[in-house]
Amino acid sequence: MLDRRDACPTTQEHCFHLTKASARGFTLGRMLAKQIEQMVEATPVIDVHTHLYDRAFGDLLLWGIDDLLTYHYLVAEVFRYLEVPSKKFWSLTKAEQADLIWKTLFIEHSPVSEACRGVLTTLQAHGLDPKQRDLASIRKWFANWKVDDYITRCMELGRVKTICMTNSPFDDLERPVWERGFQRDDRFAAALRIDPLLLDWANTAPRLKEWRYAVSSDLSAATVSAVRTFLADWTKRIKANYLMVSLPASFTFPDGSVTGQLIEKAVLPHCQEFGLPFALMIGVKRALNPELRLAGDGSGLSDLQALSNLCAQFPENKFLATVLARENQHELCVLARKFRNLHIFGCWWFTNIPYVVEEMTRMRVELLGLSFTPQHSDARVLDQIVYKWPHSRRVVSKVLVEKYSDLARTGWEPTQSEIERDVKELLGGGFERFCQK
Ligand code: HDL
Ligand code: ZN
Repeated sequence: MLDRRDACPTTQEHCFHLTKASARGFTLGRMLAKQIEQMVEATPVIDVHTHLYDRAFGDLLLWGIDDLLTYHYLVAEVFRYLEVPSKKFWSLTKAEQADLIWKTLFIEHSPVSEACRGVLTTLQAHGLDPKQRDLASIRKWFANWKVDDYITRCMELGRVKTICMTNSPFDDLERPVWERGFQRDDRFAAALRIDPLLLDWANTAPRLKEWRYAVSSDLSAATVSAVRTFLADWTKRIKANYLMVSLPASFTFPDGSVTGQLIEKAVLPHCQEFGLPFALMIGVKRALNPELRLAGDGSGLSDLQALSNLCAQFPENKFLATVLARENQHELCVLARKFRNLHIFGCWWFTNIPYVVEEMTRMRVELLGLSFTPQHSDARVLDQIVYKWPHSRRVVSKVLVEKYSDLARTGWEPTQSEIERDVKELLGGGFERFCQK
């Protein structure tokens, strides 16, 4: 073994240089990390999928502490502690439900879940002091806000420049607002949501007929043409940026089903005609526990061969996709490597927890570089953009710092403008370009 004393005389010098270089390297590393964190923090984001609404939709836009506390993620969590029958919970008013959730999940137990933490992040961002644990004073603070001002405040705090809504002609409260027409708030983009058309044809065909679209129950050429007219009318009415459907884990394609035929004969030709992507969110198991109502949906492993077939068989169409099962995420990344007409986005629903967001973002950067959209909020309550975005930005930053540091170790030091370009790409730039007609 080489005796340390025999080491060549320059070792100390060499070590000195190494120490100096590593000190410089460390300083570089910290400077780089700071730059990236600030960039991710400061770059306004396009929130590509939410359940929020332009204020023209009135009470459809949920906001404020009681809506925050009765978010269906927290309803699912509070049921784990309740002994009362579910119908007792549902008989409570929204404020009573919020009181019960606050008491159970925040006071009687520490609010360590992601959905609970989110409420506290929001309160803190608004300058309220959650450790007062005083729901009554929090309610008083919210009561002073007007919705118009509050929208601006939440978008500023979350650094959100565009909110993409989920717009359904099949929603009896939403449809009349579009039919009446209203002055759009250009911060709110639209997406045409068509689940009932694709997943419940038997009950949807009669509604289309009622709305004077000449459809019959079979998928004749005339019916397909009438469905395309319906899609065209609503695409133009809402200025849809994309069409979207949430599909069960059991979704297969092609399979001769009504869903598959409507996708192939009506939806994809329509999307191609209008130059719009078709967004698929795959993996839900609706109403696993119906007693929980909206909170009762679960997650299932999907067969992504269906998505692969769609991308391969319709190369002229553009597909946006996100999947619900953590176990499907790696295959989704591989599919995105194979098909440039596929753009994957978001850590959807049960995967939107820091642990899985980090795993998914790391996997995506390592397999796709920057050609994906790491996150959407899926916010149902306006205030949620105030927490969902800081929580996600922190994780995206952490992964980017590591990846750029890996580059710096090869001698490739990214410039400030390159980092800025890349972060803008991830926070909506790439998505926007993918959606462009
Ligand atoms: O179908 C969807 O768009 C899902 O996001 C559901 O709305 C789900 O209930 C949800 O809110 N996930 O975050
Ligand atoms: Zn959603």
